[in-house]
Amino acid sequence: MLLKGVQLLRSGLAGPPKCYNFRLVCRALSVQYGDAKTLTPAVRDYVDKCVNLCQPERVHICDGSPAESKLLQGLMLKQGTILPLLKYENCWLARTNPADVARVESKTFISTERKEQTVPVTPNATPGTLGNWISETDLQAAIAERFPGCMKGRTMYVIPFSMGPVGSPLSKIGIEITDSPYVVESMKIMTRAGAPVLQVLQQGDGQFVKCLHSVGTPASGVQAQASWPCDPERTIILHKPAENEIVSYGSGYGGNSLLGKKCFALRIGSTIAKREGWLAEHMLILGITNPQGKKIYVAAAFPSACGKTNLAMMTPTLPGYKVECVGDDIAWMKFDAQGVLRAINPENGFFGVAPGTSRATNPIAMDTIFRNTVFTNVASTSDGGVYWEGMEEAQLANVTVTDWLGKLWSRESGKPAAHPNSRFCTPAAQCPIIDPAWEDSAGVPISAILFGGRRPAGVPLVYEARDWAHGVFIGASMRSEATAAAEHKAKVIMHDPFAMRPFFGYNFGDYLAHWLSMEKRGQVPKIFHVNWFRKSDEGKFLWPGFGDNSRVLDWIFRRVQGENCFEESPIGRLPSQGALNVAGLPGNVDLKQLFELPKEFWQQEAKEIEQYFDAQVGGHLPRPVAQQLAELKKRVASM
Ligand code: OXD
Ligand code: MN
Repeated sequence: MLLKGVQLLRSGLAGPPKCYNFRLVCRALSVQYGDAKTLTPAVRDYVDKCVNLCQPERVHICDGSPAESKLLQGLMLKQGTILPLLKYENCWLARTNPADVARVESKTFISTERKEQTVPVTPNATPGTLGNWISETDLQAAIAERFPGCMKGRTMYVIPFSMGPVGSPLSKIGIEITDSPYVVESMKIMTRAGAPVLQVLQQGDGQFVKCLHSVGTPASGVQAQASWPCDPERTIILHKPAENEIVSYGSGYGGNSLLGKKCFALRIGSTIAKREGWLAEHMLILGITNPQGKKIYVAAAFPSACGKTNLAMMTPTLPGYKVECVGDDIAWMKFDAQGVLRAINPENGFFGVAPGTSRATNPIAMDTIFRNTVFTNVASTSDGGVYWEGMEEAQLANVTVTDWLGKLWSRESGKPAAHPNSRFCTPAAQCPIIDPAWEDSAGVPISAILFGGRRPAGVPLVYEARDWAHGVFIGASMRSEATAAAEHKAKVIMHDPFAMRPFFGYNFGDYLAHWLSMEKRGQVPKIFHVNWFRKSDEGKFLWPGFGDNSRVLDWIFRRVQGENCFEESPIGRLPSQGALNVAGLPGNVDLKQLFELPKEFWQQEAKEIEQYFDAQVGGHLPRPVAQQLAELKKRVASM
């Protein structure tokens, strides 16, 4: 138990704990909301330990009800954490502390007994980029430096939540303890949270992932009354897979604090998936129906802010096609008894990047987000609306704009109105094209997996892996321009294998071996690589993207059905001449440039991949993946 050592440390640091036993805690602390009797003994024990460590003034056990939301919204309004957006129904704007705007990968750690259980240990990696390991001793010290008394004078919220439909055999339960009402309200959108989850815990095996979060601002501190309490200098996010446990301190935003998302569904999730023989991936899931009425499901992994939400909610331009959305960020995939790979979206909402979202780029998202939504770090308009870069200008007629920092904004300032990582947090059920099977507890059958990224040069619009091992190699070799979702500077082409680089819960070499082993477990889907972002020499996008990506999905669909519409190339299978349906595409799309494979580019690409594997994965690289690289180099040499 991750917190055990801390209690011992704490008693040395800060005197005896206020109370030790949860029943005593209840008496002394007042459970101001909810009923402690609804908690299982194991949950009570966990809450007890957290109370003992963080010393809150009161405990609130979340039931997930609308009445509870009203209560918390009232509290947040009073503190200035949220403002109502009167133009819409039940929508709110939060502005974070400007130092707390994105995931902090450099402060995110995984603790295992041995370092190589978390990250590849190689002689050349300086520094490693596939995650951060922390020893048990350092983890305990980090907790002991931050958590004792961190909730003094404040309310501790206990959020029971389910990743996946409540009670589904593919779902998993978590308990998030937090001192942030913003986190509670966001978790109620992003997960299935509240009393029904406690009932499942009572009736089921009682297992849950422990998620402790604090913004780190006890009532006596200077930050306590801040509209966005946080402790950015001391932010740290810790995972202990062996104990199914997460501890996060200092940040109140996004993946740092909504612990069901990246911390649980991906980092801890991928370690559970490895143990249990399935996959927890950074992937959207969509259903696509062709003009003949046949439907398949596709999962797609793109790095953060590369258009996953846009693809998941696409409005196809190709006549007769229909896309429906199962999820926009995370897929849990497992073979069923018949050997079919089935996926669920473990989330219940969309935490989408706002800038760039508009009627033109994603009308479905625009029809989803203006009810029951928490917006964070977008700009607001004087008529009670929101605004961000890329949104229709009509929004701005006759209004003044306040930027994400709360200052009056004008375009002439040259500054962005919304933060590039500003978000909408909105219920998935509101999406007009939510798939009818999105909550099917059996999951949806996956026929194809797409990998992709922002590649301005050299990488064609689409190509297909020759087989499963080649597909795993393509996933391992993924690269993309960096985005604003984390603390990186944009425009650098970064390696982001499987779009999981910030989210691996264990050694990437072992992850690759796990992926390779899936072939023995069931019928594996076809794998493709897509790139909507190739540019001409003049710097213009060569492909219109958005709804026209349905043309690429059409080719993928036909390949899944076994149509012989491909030709071999040194990097994989390309659409054969005339196989990509471009009928009715506006303007001239230069297919020659879109599919060109410059030899020097691919020689360089293979070299970069080799250097990356050598430096970052070293001896942990499975032989079949090394073999794929050797074969690619050979094929490229004879181009
Ligand atoms: C996200 C991310 O928030 O990938 O989904 O950063
Ligand atoms: Mn994501």
